[in-house]
Amino acid sequence: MSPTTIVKTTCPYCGVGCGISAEIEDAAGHRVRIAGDPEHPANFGRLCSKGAALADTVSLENRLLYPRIGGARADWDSALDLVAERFRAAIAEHGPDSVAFYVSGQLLTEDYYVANKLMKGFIGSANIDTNSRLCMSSAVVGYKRAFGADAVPCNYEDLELADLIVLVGSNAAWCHPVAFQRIRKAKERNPALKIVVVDPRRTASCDIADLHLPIQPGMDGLLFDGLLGHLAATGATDAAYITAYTEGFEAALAQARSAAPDIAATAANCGLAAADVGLLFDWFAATEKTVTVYSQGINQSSSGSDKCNAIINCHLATGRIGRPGMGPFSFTGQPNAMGGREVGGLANMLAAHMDLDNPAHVERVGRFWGSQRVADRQGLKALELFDAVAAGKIKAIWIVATNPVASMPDADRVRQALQACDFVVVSDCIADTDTTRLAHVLLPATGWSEKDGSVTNLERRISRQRALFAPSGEARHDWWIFSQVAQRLGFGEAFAYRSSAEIFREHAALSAFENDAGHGRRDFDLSGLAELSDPAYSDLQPLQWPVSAAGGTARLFGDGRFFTANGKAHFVPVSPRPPRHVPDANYPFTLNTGRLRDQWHTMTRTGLAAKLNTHQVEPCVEIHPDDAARLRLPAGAIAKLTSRWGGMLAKIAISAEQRPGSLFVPMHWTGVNSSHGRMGALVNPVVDPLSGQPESKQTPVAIESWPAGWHAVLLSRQALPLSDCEYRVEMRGDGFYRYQLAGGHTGRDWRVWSRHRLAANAAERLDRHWLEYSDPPSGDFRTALITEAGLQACLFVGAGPELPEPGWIATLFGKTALSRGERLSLLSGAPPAGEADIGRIVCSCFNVGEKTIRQAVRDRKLGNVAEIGACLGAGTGCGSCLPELKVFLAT
Ligand SMILES: Nc1nc2c(c(=O)[nH]1)N[C@H]1C(S)=C(S)[C@@H](COP(=O)(O)OP(=O)(O)OC[C@H]3O[C@@H](n4cnc5c(=O)[nH]c(N)nc54)[C@H](O)[C@@H]3O)O[C@H]1N2
Ligand SMILES: Nc1nc2c(c(=O)[nH]1)N[C@H]1C(S)=C(S)[C@@H](COP(=O)(O)OP(=O)(O)OC[C@H]3O[C@@H](n4cnc5c(=O)[nH]c(N)nc54)[C@H](O)[C@@H]3O)O[C@H]1N2
Ligand code: SF4
Ligand SMILES: [Mo]
Repeated sequence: MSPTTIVKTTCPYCGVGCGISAEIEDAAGHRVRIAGDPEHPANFGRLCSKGAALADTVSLENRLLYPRIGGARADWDSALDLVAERFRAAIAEHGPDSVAFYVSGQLLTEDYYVANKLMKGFIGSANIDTNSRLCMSSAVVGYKRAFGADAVPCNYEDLELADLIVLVGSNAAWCHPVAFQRIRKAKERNPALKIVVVDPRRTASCDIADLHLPIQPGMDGLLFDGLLGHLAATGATDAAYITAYTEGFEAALAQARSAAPDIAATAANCGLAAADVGLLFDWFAATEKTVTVYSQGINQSSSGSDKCNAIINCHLATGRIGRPGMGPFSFTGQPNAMGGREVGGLANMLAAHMDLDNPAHVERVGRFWGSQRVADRQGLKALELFDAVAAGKIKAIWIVATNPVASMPDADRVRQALQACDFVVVSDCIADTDTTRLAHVLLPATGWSEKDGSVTNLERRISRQRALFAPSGEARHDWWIFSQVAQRLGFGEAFAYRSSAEIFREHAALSAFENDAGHGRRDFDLSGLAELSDPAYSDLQPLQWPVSAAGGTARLFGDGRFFTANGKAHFVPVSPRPPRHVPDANYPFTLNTGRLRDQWHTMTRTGLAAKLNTHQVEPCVEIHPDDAARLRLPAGAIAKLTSRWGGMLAKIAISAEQRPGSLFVPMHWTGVNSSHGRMGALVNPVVDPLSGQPESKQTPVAIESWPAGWHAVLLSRQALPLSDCEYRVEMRGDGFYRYQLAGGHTGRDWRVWSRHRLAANAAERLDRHWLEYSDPPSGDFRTALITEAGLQACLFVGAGPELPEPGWIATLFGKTALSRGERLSLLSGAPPAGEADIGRIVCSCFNVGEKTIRQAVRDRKLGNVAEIGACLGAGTGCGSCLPELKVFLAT
């Protein structure tokens, strides 16, 4: 036996950027044991459910292993030649702006740097945009307008040192779980720490909140204008700071006062209780150590940039920036959203925090890259870019590490645009996605566990992602793929990279290039890393930029000096605007979209981990009980949601945590794993005029019940097409696939249907393999296919949505033979006496189900989450199920 190898790497999911210690058990078999890295300063050993399940996602299932041209396997040379040829031809005939890249905050910095250099530096167009447009482009505008640089001043320690944390439009409990656990622990240590959540929904983050403001969707700009006025009125502003380090205060204050004159008006316009607003304002005024955390509830808005500045204004007015325990803290989402900003991956940036519309910057980057062709004007932002594709102006597009057919607003239109495009290239590590389905050329990229490079987390901390395994099949690193195409386009010398270390050094050197008082200082500076040797790069320890020879930097702007022309921070006057489209008689609800605890975006990776798929098995639309009662929408039935742009189907989940008039759907389901769950189709393609970020949180929609004649749940060892079921959702289980099904028409002969659909061959169709229960008057039909190899499939059909939760049945797929008792019980859905049914999994770290927890709470009289933890382990891992455990204690 060879000694086990432990590799330190970084989680590929959220912007928290947790360090991982990966113990490789079998490199060829992709077997690895994942644990949090106790030394990594982002997480000190903690991981959330998604990070902890990474070992289950590195199999070859669904991997794209070879290049494909027109769906057929091709070799790399043919694929790369074709890509280069088609891009060259489009550029020659229609100019550089006729081609585009659409890339991703999930690329490593090295991949991203090369993509940006190729498009902006050598093709000579700025038509490279990224999914970060949908994510934090408004936060960038906010910081740049206020500080003259896209620089996050705070760090995680500030969350622990604060006495007040205001979470605005952030569900950190689910979306940045390890940072949230740090806040939870800080509150346990410092009971004086107050937490306020501003969110139309009562989310899991409210679990530790002292105050929740269920704001009317889209009204946060007004709330923070009201706060600015209140700070001034109560003498809480810091006049000395304002005079010494800022400009524009009077104008911002005047604007804020006219928009939100007092607490009563602010509360009324935000749909909040005046007493609650007063409490927030008083706490904010009185608490020096205040951090305001904001995320997509702020950014994804047609006035997102202004909302960011309304928040920053309040921190500037109180001088609460750059010191321990305080600051305006934008929580970025993707693992390398920050790295993408560093390399200039957005269509309106150049590289290393330099600007396309600054001729000195363009000239400087041109000299550094050795190119005369550097783009000198902004390119198309994501929505404009797909509009240009639809209009036939983009002749060739290359999509890398993002799935726009699912995640863009007005997603049906994005699909049509790509269908009509002359040439679509997609690089992904997964074979079948909504977007790969439309590719002329598919390029297999290495994924997490095979890639080697760096990422920057949401507190500016650069960490290494290291390879655990060799690349699978013929997958290649994204930087290599871009470089190969660059070489074929004739730019060989500038793209002769042999390793990610070389690219990182060049990136660091560019950040340091003419970055001094003489040329003008830039915030993004990695001068201390520009000469990193290969071994030093290999061993690079996490550190925060700017990085000088002396090391990294924990906080920015503590000295009151900013990157604007005169060095002062700028207040921005904010006139609050409601969402562009507001509900009306035809579309009376506001559709809110966002994330679930255990899934990552379009599920291409988290969907492979069975234990992450049990928390929620299908797309649900959450609706307030009053709205559901008024519209007679029963829980568990299927609803049809429609907007002016498209529609979807989702199961109705009635929840008092919703704000009346608001609906919430998760963003995770796609056309690959569901028939009608791809929510992007509904979302309005409205953007912020400054950042181009779409308003993905507020789309007017209508909801009605979808008349289902039958509902079914089906578990099968084999994946099944089932295209004759109008409503269909597929999830991966442990040894089986789970299908939630429904259809309009009754009268199907389920016996005949099941024998044809569930059996793999004629032998399996024989009567002796089938258990069956049929009750025609009620519409109930149940069947199970059991062969010599054990349970193969089982189907439960009913007229209504009430069907057994197949928690116990799922465990039977792990057995090769069933006992008589199990066979007798199977179609009842409940285990034989004496066998446990754990129910829906609540704690994915320790696989503890709802039924187990409820029973233990009842039988052992458990009174708090600590007792549940001590008894069952639940909640003692990543902690993200703690809010749910509290619900079981209360009900
Ligand atoms: N589990 C999980 N974690 C993730 C991801 C994932 O896919 N899954 N993705 C990562 C990425 S890329 C990102 S960008 C982050 C996103 O992290 P978050 O921004 O925290 O997540 P979201 O669920 O998109 O939205 C946050 C909240 O905004 C609220 N909201 C909606 N409208 C308004 C409004 O008008 N005002 C206010 N104040 N709030 C509003 C929503 O109700 C929601 O609870 O998560 C990251 N982490
Ligand atoms: N309505 C609505 N829409 C939204 C949002 C919302 O809250 N509401 N959120 C928006 C936000 S914040 C974001 S960040 C986006 C996310 O949306 P997307 O970026 O579209 O979603 P992902 O599923 O993360 O897509 C990443 C793709 O890259 C592949 N991939 C993973 N690693 C690699 C790699 O190393 N190389 C390559 N080449 N491919 C790789 C994955 O298999 C997957 O197909 O969605 C946005 N859309
Ligand atoms: S909080 Fe979870 S998803 Fe985010 S980096 Fe850490 S382990 Fe990964
Ligand atoms: Mo994001």
